Amino acid sequence: MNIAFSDRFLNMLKTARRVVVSTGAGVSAESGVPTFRGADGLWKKFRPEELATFEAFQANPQIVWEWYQYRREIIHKIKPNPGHYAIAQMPKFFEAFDLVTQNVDGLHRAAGSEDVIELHGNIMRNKCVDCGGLNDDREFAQFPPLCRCGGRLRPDVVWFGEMLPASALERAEKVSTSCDIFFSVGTSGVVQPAASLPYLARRGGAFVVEINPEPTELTYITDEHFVGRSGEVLPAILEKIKSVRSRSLTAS
Ligand code: BJW
Ligand code: ZN
Repeated sequence: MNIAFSDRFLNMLKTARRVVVSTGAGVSAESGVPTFRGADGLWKKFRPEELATFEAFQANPQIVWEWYQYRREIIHKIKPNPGHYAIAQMPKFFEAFDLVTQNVDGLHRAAGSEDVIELHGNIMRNKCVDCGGLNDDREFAQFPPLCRCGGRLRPDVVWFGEMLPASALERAEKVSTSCDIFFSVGTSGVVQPAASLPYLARRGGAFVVEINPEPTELTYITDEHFVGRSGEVLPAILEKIKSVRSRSLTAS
């Protein structure tokens, strides 16, 4: 992909010590995972309050489980795309690199990212609503499934109205506040508290970059908006990182 890189951006790439990449559903769109909002988004066909709240799960665990099993089937068949692979290569070029994701699909890890801050959990894991026990069973003796303790199992994801995993959120806020470049990739930036991370980064003095084919809530505070698909833009940025970082290493 032919992208025009501004001098300001190239200079940031060359000098940055701490980098944060924060991703949303758009980074997995080119792998075939549906996004939530927008024309073909999941929330066009399904009502979030009927599927992605604990109240919905209590009222109708069967329907909520069927929806998650349907999405697990999709995710089980697909693979990371060049955007995930480009991100997985980035840590070695910077003093500190942190990857934060709202995605529950596990594709960053599948692409080779070892340390992923998962803000909204992981769809492939189950959690007991009574004892909190975790497991990654995919076949169940009964459906909707029960834990060994007799409590109901649910997908280990964060629904509306629920707190995010405290340690993941704390870490995400800390690294965002202290980074030099913050990349917001493939998120509409409307779901809190993840949507606040780029604002924390900005307040901490970071250069904020957005990669998204569409403008979002965040666009007006960004220093650079790459209008395009992350599967094309991220590999191009990785190539730039390789060239400017190896040159600065040789020069020092
Ligand atoms: C591409 C592309 C390509 C396409 N390349 N890009 C008012 C103020 C503050 C907070 C609230 C408020 N009212 C309510 C709240 C709280 C609520 C919230 O934020 N609601 C807003 C919607 C208003 N938040 C919560 O409840 C959170 N918890 C919380 O706040 O706890 C504290 C608290 C508790 C109780 C009361 C008050 C406070 C929890 C949020 C949990 C979100 N859960 C979901 C479901 C996860 C499980 C599952 O997968 O089923 O998480 S919702 C869904 O949205 C999912 C996503 O992670 C999340 C974000 O979506 P994302 O990633 O941005 O996707 P899209 O589809 O929106 O955007 C995709 C983008 O990609 C688009 O921009 C495309 O253009 C782009 N794109 N192709 C690059 N190829
Ligand atoms: Zn249990």
